[in-house]
Amino acid sequence: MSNRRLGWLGGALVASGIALLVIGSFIPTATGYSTRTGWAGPGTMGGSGMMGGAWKVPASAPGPGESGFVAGTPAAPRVVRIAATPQLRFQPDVVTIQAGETITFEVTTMGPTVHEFMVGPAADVAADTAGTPEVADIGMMQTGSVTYTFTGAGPFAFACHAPGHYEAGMTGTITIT
Ligand SMILES: [Cu+2]
Repeated sequence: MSNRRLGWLGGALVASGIALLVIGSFIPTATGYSTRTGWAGPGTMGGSGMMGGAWKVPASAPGPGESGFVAGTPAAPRVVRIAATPQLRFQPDVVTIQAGETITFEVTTMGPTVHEFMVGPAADVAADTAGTPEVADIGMMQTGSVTYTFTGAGPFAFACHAPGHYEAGMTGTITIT
């Protein structure tokens, strides 16, 4: 066997070692993801949940009127979690805020359909006005977040402007207390 041949063999062995390392590193990553977010439990992708469209939405921080409510500020936004479903809906599709609050929306796409999340003045959200805060291209089981301060009386809204989704009714409203 020539030295050249030995060199090739060595390279192949190193490559397969790297491949194994890569495969190994994916397993704890995937586990860590589902533990951290709490989204990938059996109930989330379970038959009845998917067929019925009853997506399991993880708890948000308490809202106005709920026990433990703390108004969100720019320094410490309140977190609202929303599921974007393959039925082209947001769950929940009504979010109640206190006037002036800063909210971080964490939007997770359930299922294979990629979604966007835009939030702001209702007229801008309806018109898909450039510059309106949004997070785009949220793929399956990915979470995108956008933080928004609700200054003024509104009305405010949120929506998905992936092609055809807004027209199909993928919108939500902000209720101000
Ligand atoms: Cu969408």
